[in-house]
Amino acid sequence: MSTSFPQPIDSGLVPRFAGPATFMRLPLATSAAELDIALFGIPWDGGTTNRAGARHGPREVRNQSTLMRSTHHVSGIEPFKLARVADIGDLSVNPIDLLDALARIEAGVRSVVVAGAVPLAVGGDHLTTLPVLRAVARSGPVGMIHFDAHSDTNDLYFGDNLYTHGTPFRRAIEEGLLDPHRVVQIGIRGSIYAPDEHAWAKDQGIRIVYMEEFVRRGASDIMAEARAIVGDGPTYISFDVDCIDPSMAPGTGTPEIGGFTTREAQALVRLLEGVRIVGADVVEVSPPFDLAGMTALAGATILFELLCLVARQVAETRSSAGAR
Ligand SMILES: [Mn+2]
Repeated sequence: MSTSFPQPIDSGLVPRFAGPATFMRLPLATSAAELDIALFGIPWDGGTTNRAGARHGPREVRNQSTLMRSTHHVSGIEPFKLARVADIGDLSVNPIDLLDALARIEAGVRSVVVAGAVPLAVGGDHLTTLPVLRAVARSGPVGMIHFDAHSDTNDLYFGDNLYTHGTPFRRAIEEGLLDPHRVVQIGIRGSIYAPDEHAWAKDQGIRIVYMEEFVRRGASDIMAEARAIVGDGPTYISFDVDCIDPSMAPGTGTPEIGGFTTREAQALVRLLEGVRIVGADVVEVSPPFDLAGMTALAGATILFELLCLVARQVAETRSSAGAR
Protein backbone atom coordinates (compact mmCIF):
# COMPACT_ATOMS: atom_id res chain seq x y z
CA MET A 1 0.00 0.00 0.00
CA SER A 2 1.24 3.45 -0.85
CA THR A 3 0.76 4.63 2.74
CA SER A 4 3.57 2.31 3.79
CA PHE A 5 5.95 3.60 1.14
CA PRO A 6 8.91 5.74 2.27
CA GLN A 7 7.84 9.39 2.31
CA PRO A 8 9.83 12.65 2.29
CA ILE A 9 10.02 14.61 5.51
CA ASP A 10 6.90 16.78 5.76
CA SER A 11 7.95 20.41 5.21
CA GLY A 12 4.98 21.44 7.34
CA LEU A 13 6.66 19.76 10.29
CA VAL A 14 10.36 20.27 9.54
CA PRO A 15 11.25 23.18 7.24
CA ARG A 16 13.19 22.37 4.08
CA PHE A 17 16.39 23.98 5.33
CA ALA A 18 16.45 21.85 8.47
CA GLY A 19 17.46 18.29 9.12
CA PRO A 20 19.82 16.02 7.19
CA ALA A 21 19.81 16.55 3.41
CA THR A 22 18.96 13.28 1.69
CA PHE A 23 17.77 13.03 -1.91
CA MET A 24 14.22 14.50 -2.00
CA ARG A 25 14.17 14.44 1.85
CA LEU A 26 13.53 10.71 1.67
CA PRO A 27 14.56 8.24 4.36
CA LEU A 28 18.14 7.01 4.20
CA ALA A 29 18.01 3.26 3.59
CA THR A 30 20.87 0.85 4.23
CA SER A 31 20.28 -1.07 0.99
CA ALA A 32 18.01 -1.29 -2.03
CA ALA A 33 16.13 -4.26 -0.58
CA GLU A 34 12.38 -3.53 -0.43
CA LEU A 35 12.80 -0.59 -2.86
CA ASP A 36 11.49 -0.08 -6.38
CA ILE A 37 13.86 2.81 -7.06
CA ALA A 38 17.18 3.50 -5.35
CA LEU A 39 18.66 6.99 -5.36
CA PHE A 40 22.38 7.09 -4.63
CA GLY A 41 25.48 9.21 -5.05
CA ILE A 42 28.76 8.33 -6.74
CA PRO A 43 31.17 10.89 -5.28
CA TRP A 44 34.06 10.25 -7.62
CA ASP A 45 35.76 12.36 -10.30
CA GLY A 46 38.96 10.43 -10.95
CA GLY A 47 38.17 10.32 -14.65
CA THR A 48 38.15 14.10 -15.00
CA THR A 49 40.76 15.42 -17.41
CA ASN A 50 40.57 19.13 -16.59
CA ARG A 51 38.35 20.84 -14.00
CA ALA A 52 37.89 18.40 -11.14
CA GLY A 53 35.15 18.75 -8.53
CA ALA A 54 32.24 16.49 -9.51
CA ARG A 55 33.14 14.27 -6.53
CA HIS A 56 31.30 16.92 -4.52
CA GLY A 57 28.20 16.65 -6.73
CA PRO A 58 26.07 14.18 -4.76
CA ARG A 59 26.21 16.14 -1.53
CA GLU A 60 25.16 19.42 -3.15
CA VAL A 61 22.49 17.79 -5.33
CA ARG A 62 21.08 16.31 -2.13
CA ASN A 63 21.03 19.81 -0.63
CA GLN A 64 19.20 21.37 -3.59
CA SER A 65 16.88 18.36 -3.93
CA THR A 66 15.31 19.34 -0.60
CA LEU A 67 13.41 21.93 -2.68
CA MET A 68 11.56 19.19 -4.59
CA ARG A 69 7.93 18.76 -3.60
CA SER A 70 5.82 15.64 -3.95
CA THR A 71 3.92 16.15 -7.22
CA HIS A 72 4.96 16.82 -10.83
CA HIS A 73 3.02 19.91 -11.86
CA VAL A 74 2.48 18.85 -15.50
CA SER A 75 1.99 15.08 -15.41
CA GLY A 76 0.44 15.04 -11.95
CA ILE A 77 2.71 12.14 -11.04
CA GLU A 78 3.25 11.62 -7.30
CA PRO A 79 6.35 9.44 -7.34
CA PHE A 80 6.39 8.66 -3.62
CA LYS A 81 2.85 7.26 -3.81
CA LEU A 82 3.59 5.15 -6.89
CA ALA A 83 6.86 3.53 -5.88
CA ARG A 84 9.04 2.66 -2.92
CA VAL A 85 11.91 5.16 -3.21
CA ALA A 86 14.72 5.97 -0.81
CA ASP A 87 18.23 7.40 -0.69
CA ILE A 88 20.68 4.55 -0.14
CA GLY A 89 23.61 6.90 0.42
CA ASP A 90 26.84 7.04 -1.56
CA LEU A 91 28.49 4.07 -3.20
CA SER A 92 31.92 3.12 -1.95
CA VAL A 93 34.64 4.75 -4.05
CA ASN A 94 38.42 4.95 -3.98
CA PRO A 95 39.61 8.51 -4.70
CA ILE A 96 43.19 7.49 -5.53
CA ASP A 97 42.78 4.27 -7.56
CA LEU A 98 40.78 4.47 -10.78
CA LEU A 99 40.39 0.75 -11.46
CA ASP A 100 39.46 -0.01 -7.86
CA ALA A 101 36.93 2.84 -7.94
CA LEU A 102 35.29 1.41 -11.07
CA ALA A 103 35.10 -2.04 -9.45
CA ARG A 104 33.56 -0.61 -6.27
CA ILE A 105 30.98 1.39 -8.22
CA GLU A 106 30.01 -1.63 -10.31
CA ALA A 107 29.62 -3.77 -7.19
CA GLY A 108 27.47 -1.12 -5.54
CA VAL A 109 25.15 -0.81 -8.51
CA ARG A 110 25.00 -4.58 -8.91
CA SER A 111 23.57 -4.84 -5.40
CA VAL A 112 20.82 -2.42 -6.43
CA VAL A 113 20.04 -4.33 -9.62
CA VAL A 114 20.06 -7.71 -7.85
CA ALA A 115 17.62 -6.31 -5.28
CA GLY A 116 15.25 -5.54 -8.16
CA ALA A 117 15.39 -1.75 -7.80
CA VAL A 118 15.92 0.71 -10.63
CA PRO A 119 19.18 2.63 -10.05
CA LEU A 120 19.06 6.45 -10.21
CA ALA A 121 22.63 7.66 -9.80
CA VAL A 122 24.06 11.10 -9.14
CA GLY A 123 27.70 11.59 -10.10
CA GLY A 124 30.47 12.13 -10.06
CA ASP A 125 32.09 12.57 -13.45
CA HIS A 126 30.82 10.84 -16.57
CA LEU A 127 33.23 7.92 -16.29
CA THR A 128 31.04 6.73 -13.40
CA THR A 129 28.40 5.77 -15.98
CA LEU A 130 30.67 2.99 -17.31
CA PRO A 131 30.62 0.84 -14.13
CA VAL A 132 26.91 1.61 -13.73
CA LEU A 133 26.34 0.19 -17.22
CA ARG A 134 28.50 -2.84 -16.39
CA ALA A 135 26.01 -3.62 -13.61
CA VAL A 136 22.83 -2.68 -15.49
CA ALA A 137 23.70 -4.48 -18.74
CA ARG A 138 24.82 -7.79 -17.26
CA SER A 139 22.18 -9.76 -19.15
CA GLY A 140 22.78 -8.05 -22.48
CA PRO A 141 23.40 -4.71 -24.14
CA VAL A 142 20.97 -1.88 -23.47
CA GLY A 143 20.02 1.21 -25.46
CA MET A 144 20.78 4.71 -24.24
CA ILE A 145 19.41 8.21 -24.61
CA HIS A 146 22.26 10.50 -23.66
CA PHE A 147 22.02 14.27 -23.11
CA ASP A 148 25.43 15.90 -23.24
CA ALA A 149 27.58 18.54 -24.91
CA HIS A 150 30.08 15.80 -25.71
CA SER A 151 29.91 12.37 -27.31
CA ASP A 152 32.27 10.89 -24.69
CA THR A 153 33.40 8.29 -27.22
CA ASN A 154 37.07 9.26 -27.37
CA ASP A 155 39.64 6.50 -27.28
CA LEU A 156 42.97 6.95 -25.47
CA TYR A 157 44.34 9.68 -23.22
CA PHE A 158 47.92 10.51 -22.26
CA GLY A 159 49.26 7.53 -24.15
CA ASP A 160 47.37 4.34 -23.57
CA ASN A 161 44.94 5.23 -20.77
CA LEU A 162 41.51 3.81 -21.52
CA TYR A 163 39.40 5.44 -18.83
CA THR A 164 38.49 9.12 -18.59
CA HIS A 165 35.19 11.00 -18.52
CA GLY A 166 35.66 11.46 -22.27
CA THR A 167 35.75 7.72 -23.05
CA PRO A 168 32.95 5.88 -21.19
CA PHE A 169 30.72 5.16 -24.16
CA ARG A 170 33.48 3.86 -26.43
CA ARG A 171 34.43 1.45 -23.65
CA ALA A 172 30.77 0.55 -23.07
CA ILE A 173 30.31 -0.36 -26.73
CA GLU A 174 33.60 -2.31 -26.83
CA GLU A 175 32.46 -4.22 -23.74
CA GLY A 176 29.07 -5.04 -25.27
CA LEU A 177 27.16 -3.01 -22.66
CA LEU A 178 25.47 -0.72 -25.19
CA ASP A 179 23.84 -1.60 -28.50
CA PRO A 180 25.19 1.31 -30.58
CA HIS A 181 22.24 1.09 -32.97
CA ARG A 182 20.02 1.95 -29.97
CA VAL A 183 22.11 4.89 -28.75
CA VAL A 184 21.13 8.54 -29.29
CA GLN A 185 23.26 11.48 -28.15
CA ILE A 186 21.51 14.85 -27.97
CA GLY A 187 22.96 18.33 -27.54
CA ILE A 188 26.47 17.64 -28.83
CA ARG A 189 28.46 20.79 -29.55
CA GLY A 190 31.70 22.64 -28.98
CA SER A 191 35.13 22.50 -30.53
CA ILE A 192 36.56 19.06 -31.15
CA TYR A 193 40.07 17.65 -31.46
CA ALA A 194 39.78 16.81 -35.17
CA PRO A 195 37.14 16.80 -37.93
CA ASP A 196 36.72 13.04 -37.62
CA GLU A 197 36.42 12.94 -33.82
CA HIS A 198 32.89 11.53 -33.99
CA ALA A 199 33.53 9.19 -36.93
CA TRP A 200 34.05 6.12 -34.75
CA ALA A 201 30.77 6.69 -32.91
CA LYS A 202 28.83 7.21 -36.13
CA ASP A 203 30.46 4.16 -37.72
CA GLN A 204 29.22 2.08 -34.77
CA GLY A 205 25.68 3.27 -35.47
CA ILE A 206 25.27 5.91 -32.77
CA ARG A 207 22.84 8.68 -33.73
CA ILE A 208 24.40 12.03 -32.83
CA VAL A 209 22.03 15.00 -32.67
CA TYR A 210 24.12 18.16 -32.69
CA MET A 211 22.73 21.22 -30.96
CA GLU A 212 22.16 22.93 -34.31
CA GLU A 213 19.82 20.12 -35.39
CA PHE A 214 17.93 20.37 -32.10
CA VAL A 215 17.47 24.12 -32.64
CA ARG A 216 16.18 23.47 -36.16
CA ARG A 217 13.78 20.63 -35.31
CA GLY A 218 12.73 21.16 -31.68
CA ALA A 219 12.27 18.85 -28.74
CA SER A 220 9.15 16.96 -29.86
CA ASP A 221 10.57 15.96 -33.23
CA ILE A 222 13.97 15.01 -31.85
CA MET A 223 12.53 12.95 -29.02
CA ALA A 224 10.07 11.17 -31.33
CA GLU A 225 13.09 10.01 -33.31
CA ALA A 226 14.99 9.10 -30.14
CA ARG A 227 12.09 7.01 -28.84
CA ALA A 228 11.83 5.24 -32.21
CA ILE A 229 15.57 4.45 -32.16
CA VAL A 230 15.54 2.88 -28.70
CA GLY A 231 12.17 1.20 -29.29
CA ASP A 232 10.65 -0.80 -26.46
CA GLY A 233 13.87 -2.46 -25.33
CA PRO A 234 15.70 -1.74 -22.07
CA THR A 235 17.17 1.75 -22.17
CA TYR A 236 19.51 3.71 -19.94
CA ILE A 237 19.21 7.49 -19.58
CA SER A 238 22.37 9.51 -18.98
CA PHE A 239 22.07 13.23 -18.30
CA ASP A 240 25.34 15.18 -18.27
CA VAL A 241 24.51 18.58 -16.76
CA ASP A 242 26.93 20.17 -19.24
CA CYS A 243 24.23 19.74 -21.89
CA ILE A 244 22.67 22.82 -20.25
CA ASP A 245 24.14 26.18 -21.15
CA PRO A 246 26.83 27.36 -18.72
CA SER A 247 24.86 30.57 -18.18
CA MET A 248 22.35 28.35 -16.36
CA ALA A 249 24.65 25.53 -15.24
CA PRO A 250 28.20 26.83 -14.82
CA GLY A 251 29.19 24.29 -12.18
CA THR A 252 30.49 21.53 -14.38
CA GLY A 253 33.78 20.08 -15.56
CA THR A 254 33.66 20.88 -19.27
CA PRO A 255 31.30 23.79 -20.01
CA GLU A 256 30.28 24.57 -23.61
CA ILE A 257 28.28 27.65 -24.57
CA GLY A 258 25.25 27.35 -26.83
CA GLY A 259 23.54 24.75 -24.65
CA PHE A 260 20.01 23.87 -23.65
CA THR A 261 18.07 26.14 -21.37
CA THR A 262 16.90 24.41 -18.20
CA ARG A 263 13.37 24.63 -19.66
CA GLU A 264 14.45 22.84 -22.84
CA ALA A 265 16.17 20.18 -20.76
CA GLN A 266 12.96 19.59 -18.79
CA ALA A 267 10.96 19.35 -22.02
CA LEU A 268 13.40 16.79 -23.44
CA VAL A 269 13.32 14.63 -20.34
CA ARG A 270 9.50 14.70 -20.15
CA LEU A 271 9.42 13.40 -23.72
CA LEU A 272 11.14 10.21 -22.53
CA GLU A 273 7.65 9.05 -21.55
CA GLY A 274 7.11 5.53 -22.82
CA VAL A 275 10.81 4.60 -22.90
CA ARG A 276 11.58 1.47 -20.85
CA ILE A 277 14.08 2.96 -18.41
CA VAL A 278 16.34 0.44 -16.66
CA GLY A 279 18.50 3.03 -14.96
CA ALA A 280 19.44 6.68 -15.18
CA ASP A 281 21.96 9.19 -13.96
CA VAL A 282 22.68 12.89 -13.59
CA VAL A 283 26.41 13.52 -13.74
CA GLU A 284 29.08 16.22 -13.85
CA VAL A 285 27.58 18.63 -11.31
CA SER A 286 30.75 20.25 -9.92
CA PRO A 287 29.97 22.45 -6.90
CA PRO A 288 33.41 24.16 -6.76
CA PHE A 289 32.57 25.81 -10.11
CA ASP A 290 28.93 26.49 -9.26
CA LEU A 291 27.24 29.78 -8.36
CA ALA A 292 24.57 29.85 -5.66
CA GLY A 293 23.84 26.17 -6.21
CA MET A 294 22.20 26.80 -9.59
CA THR A 295 23.80 23.82 -11.34
CA ALA A 296 23.02 21.51 -8.43
CA LEU A 297 19.42 22.77 -8.49
CA ALA A 298 19.22 22.01 -12.22
CA GLY A 299 20.62 18.54 -11.56
CA ALA A 300 18.25 17.91 -8.66
CA THR A 301 15.26 19.02 -10.72
CA ILE A 302 16.20 16.78 -13.64
CA LEU A 303 16.60 13.95 -11.13
CA PHE A 304 13.03 14.60 -9.95
CA GLU A 305 11.81 14.59 -13.57
CA LEU A 306 13.50 11.22 -14.14
CA LEU A 307 12.18 9.86 -10.85
CA CYS A 308 8.62 10.71 -11.86
CA LEU A 309 8.95 8.82 -15.14
CA VAL A 310 10.45 5.75 -13.49
CA ALA A 311 7.90 5.78 -10.66
CA ARG A 312 5.03 5.71 -13.14
CA GLN A 313 6.74 2.88 -15.02
CA VAL A 314 7.08 0.93 -11.76
CA ALA A 315 3.39 1.43 -10.97
CA GLU A 316 2.32 0.39 -14.47
CA THR A 317 4.49 -2.72 -14.34
CA ARG A 318 3.00 -3.62 -10.95
CA SER A 319 -0.58 -3.16 -12.10
CA SER A 320 -0.08 -5.14 -15.31
CA ALA A 321 1.52 -7.95 -13.27
CA GLY A 322 -1.45 -7.80 -10.91
CA ALA A 323 -3.84 -7.97 -13.85
CA ARG A 324 -2.28 -11.24 -14.94
MN1 LIG B 1 29.62 13.69 -20.58
